Parts: sequence; structure tokens; C-alpha cells
Amino acid sequence: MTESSKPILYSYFRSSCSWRVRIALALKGINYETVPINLIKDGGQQFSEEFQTLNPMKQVPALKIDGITIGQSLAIIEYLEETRPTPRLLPQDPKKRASVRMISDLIAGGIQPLQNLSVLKQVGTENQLSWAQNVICSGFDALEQILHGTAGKFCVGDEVSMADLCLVPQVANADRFKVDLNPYPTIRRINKTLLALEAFQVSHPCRQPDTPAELRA
Ligand SMILES: N[C@@H](CCC(=O)N[C@@H](CS)C(=O)NCC(=O)O)C(=O)O
Repeated sequence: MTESSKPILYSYFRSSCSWRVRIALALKGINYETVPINLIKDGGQQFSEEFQTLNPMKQVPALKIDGITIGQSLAIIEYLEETRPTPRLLPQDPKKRASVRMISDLIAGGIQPLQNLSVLKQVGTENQLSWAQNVICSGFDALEQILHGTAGKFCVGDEVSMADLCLVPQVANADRFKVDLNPYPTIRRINKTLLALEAFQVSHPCRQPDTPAELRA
């Protein structure tokens, strides 16, 4: 692959949705270039005209690959899965595949959007922490129960799947909002196991090209 045809990931180091995609790219061994979109600086670079032409939702991530630009992290991961199928991120078995999609949607549709920056701005500074804690806890209450039926070593059985790519960044959000994770032993166990894997480490927010020096590790 020539330098110019390398996929480009528009990403923000702290964005949990960008992290999902970074893990997928790392697991599948796809070499890519990062273009940082700072969600805070200049009033939010996601609102620039240039970025809006790439993703009209004004959100990261967006991935330029194979001549197209894709927004929405789960759509990106599914595209990578269909075009670069190894290692598999969606199980072959339809029932397990449904569980992976259920958990991914629970996080990507039922938790993260409710604690996203744009919603927190509407909620107001003094209510942000309790708002975010409530939405994460209500999602994690459901997720912990679901995992009792689906989990092995990871969210669904013993293979890393798209559900795990959603779990780890959401747990990091929970940490940021000081959520007490003690009621969620299965979530904690799986998160710890996943964080030991190289793909989750290289894609970690503390190791991105746009990570500020004081947050690097
Ligand atoms: N459903 C989208 C959500 C993307 C999203 O919420 N991105 C956040 C960062 S994790 C964002 O860009 N927020 C900017 C803003 O709220 O202004 C996805 O999965 O990609």
C-alpha cells in the first residue's frame, strides 16, 4: 500500500468511539495515519467546515479507506470486518453474533450518546457528573446482567469481539466520571483482561499522537 492510500483515521485521543476503531485497526494489523480532531480547541474542530464535509454529524471517528469515508464507529468496524476478516471480530455463530451486536448497541446506542460532550453541554456544568454517572450506571446494571449469560473470558465467549471494543472505552469513560465499579465484577474482570492485550494498549488514549504530554503514559 502506498503512503497516500493509507487509511486516515480522524480521531480524538480521549474519544471512546475513536478508541473502538483504533482497537479494531490494531487487532487487524491495519497501518493507518491519524488526523487529530480536537473536540475542545477552537470551540471544537469537529464543527469546522472542512470536517463537516467528511462527517456531517460533526463527530469523531471518521475513517477514510478504500476511496470512501465512513462515520459511525460500529459501521466502520463492520466494514473492516467485511473487507479484512481476520482476526474475526464477529463470531460465526448467529446467536453469538447477535449477542455481540446487542452488547455493542447497548453501549454505542444506550450509554455513550447520553454522556457525550454535546449532551453534557445541554445538561449544564453542575449536573454533568451526576447525569453521566446515572446513565452509565443504568447501562452497566443491564450489561452486567447480560454478561452473566454471554461472557467467557471476554464479553461473548472466549474470543475478542466488537463488544469488547465497545466495553473497554466505556469503562474508561466510567472512570473519568468517577463511577463506582464495585457493583460490576464481570465488567471489571473482562476490562482488566482486555487491557492486558497489546491492541488495547497501543490504541489507548494515553498513547495517541494528540495525547497531551501531561496525560501520556
Ligand atoms: N455513534 C457515533 C458517536 C460518535 C460520538 O459521539 N463521538 C464523540 C466523541 S466519542 C464526538 O465526536 N463528540 C463531539 C461532540 O459532542 O461535539 C459513533 O459510534 O461513532
